[in-house]
Amino acid sequence: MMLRRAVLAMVFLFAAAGLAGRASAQDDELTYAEYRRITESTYRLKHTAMYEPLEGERGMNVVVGDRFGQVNVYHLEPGGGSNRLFKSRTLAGPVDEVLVGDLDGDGLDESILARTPSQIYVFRMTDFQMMFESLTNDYRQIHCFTIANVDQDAAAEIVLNADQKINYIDGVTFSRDWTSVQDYEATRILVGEVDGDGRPELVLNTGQVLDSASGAIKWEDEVFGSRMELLDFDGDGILEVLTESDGMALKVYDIDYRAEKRFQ
Ligand SMILES: [Ca+2]
Ligand SMILES: [Ca+2]
Ligand SMILES: [Ca+2]
Ligand SMILES: [Ca+2]
Repeated sequence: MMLRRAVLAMVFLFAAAGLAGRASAQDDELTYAEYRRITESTYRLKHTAMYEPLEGERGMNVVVGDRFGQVNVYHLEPGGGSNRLFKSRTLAGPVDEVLVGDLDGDGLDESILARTPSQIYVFRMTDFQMMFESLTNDYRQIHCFTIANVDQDAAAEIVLNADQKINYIDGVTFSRDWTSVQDYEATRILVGEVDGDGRPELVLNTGQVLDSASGAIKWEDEVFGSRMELLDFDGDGILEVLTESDGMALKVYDIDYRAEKRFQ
């Protein structure tokens, strides 16, 4: 998910560079400055997420999960205007994180996900209908979640760390497909191919790197930071783990070498 945002930003950068080279940029595209202004917060805050308007309107839709238990969707216009498209009913507690993603696996984002301390919710982007709500007694404490395809079916799964277990919840049926045996309690979880074996790993900011199919721990020598990204910036086709915490320098790990990456 985070990677997709980073890639989107880069794609936009190249697109904007291409537009700038033409005599007149197309009016229906955001300029790079407009794009940056509207979307910058959504790269850094986990209570906000962003997606392009489905009908091709100019601007961006921004999802904001607030501490009063509501999920809000605003359409932000390039010139600075905004209007609220959606305000959810009051959910079970403050919203801890929102995500947008492609749960059905067709390559297009269609879902807005939110989590409160004990429940997860899925809203459909087209009409904001609530497609899924976990039951009040499913989880006592949700630690973190993400969206990734971690099994054989085409649909993505909601990868959820709750009550010290990692759960895979099918993105279409919303049935729970898998629960880890081991206990984990991370505040961030990402999924990506970080070691070159052809299968995605789960990367927890507490430092564990797990095989997504078996749940086996592949590496746990380091504690990662409070914020993480997966990005292949050395271009070898394998994602690096970038991690930071306030007051700490950036650390980059090559999980395939089981080592911190040195820039030399
Ligand atoms: Ca989709
Ligand atoms: Ca799947
Ligand atoms: Ca792998
Ligand atoms: Ca790499």
